[in-house]
Amino acid sequence: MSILNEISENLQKGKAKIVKELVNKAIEEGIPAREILDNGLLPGMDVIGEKFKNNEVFVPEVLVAARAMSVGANILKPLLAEGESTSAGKVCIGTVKGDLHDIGKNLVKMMLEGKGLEVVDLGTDVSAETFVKTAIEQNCQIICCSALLTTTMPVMAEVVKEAEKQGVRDKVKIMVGGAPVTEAFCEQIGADKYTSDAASAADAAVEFCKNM
Ligand code: B1M
Repeated sequence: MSILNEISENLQKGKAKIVKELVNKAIEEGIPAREILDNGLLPGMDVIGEKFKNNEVFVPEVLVAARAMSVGANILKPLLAEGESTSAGKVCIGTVKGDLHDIGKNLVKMMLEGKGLEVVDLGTDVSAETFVKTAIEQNCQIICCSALLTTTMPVMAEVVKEAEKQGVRDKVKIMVGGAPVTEAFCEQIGADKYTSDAASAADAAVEFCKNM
């Protein structure tokens, strides 16, 4: 098995320590950072994302795989920043104001990073103003809002309105998700995209970035 396949396999098993060793070994062998990312780490995360979508693996497996992914990606980060690679796009993400649930949001973040997107994580309890201000100041193409409480979903509508108020609605896509959020709600508030799971959110974000 090639070292890149080994990285992918061990990432899927969540073996962060082995992934770290293999990524370092691949660098020593002269494999370019972008290749290690594209043909080692990302395919591993893609497999996990698909399995998660199909209920073949669950939150704990995704979390350990994602941890292995970030260990590997962190080693590559400085090398990728040297001009070997450019980010596929930039996203800011947070759980909306009044809402402290962050497990789903963190999964979405990990999947976005797994797809090579740069992510500004605003954490939880994030106001509409903060989402939009961050998107403007940090040149994010996409704002990702997560909500787990029916009482906090209306903040997503505030994000759309705030983007209009600040005159950036045509420059930034707004994606929404979280257990109580639906396609119909997304349409009702004028957001751009609802996805039911983290892997689909990452796929949709990549598509948006390609077309912006
Ligand atoms: Co809370 N809680 N909770 N809770 N909690 C729920 C959400 C609830 C449904 C439980 C219940 O009553 N059955 C209920 C909400 C009811 C409602 O609004 N209708 C509830 C409540 C009421 C509360 C409190 C008010 C309880 C209280 O204090 N009386 C309180 C609120 C605190 C606050 O936020 N202000 C509260 C607190 C907590 C804990 C702190 C204990 C803990 C959160 C810990 C944490 O997040 N760090 C917690 C938990 C764990 C849950 C449950 C059990 C699990 C949520 C979770 O993490 N699921 C939840 C019940 C349940 O959902 N079964 C519940 C796993 C996670 C991976 O799924 O976040 O849905 P999820 O993310 C998915 C998708 O939705 C999607 O991708 C993820 C993976 O595929 N997704 C996106 C998420 N964001 C997305 C964004 C996207 C796209 C997809 O695009 C941008």
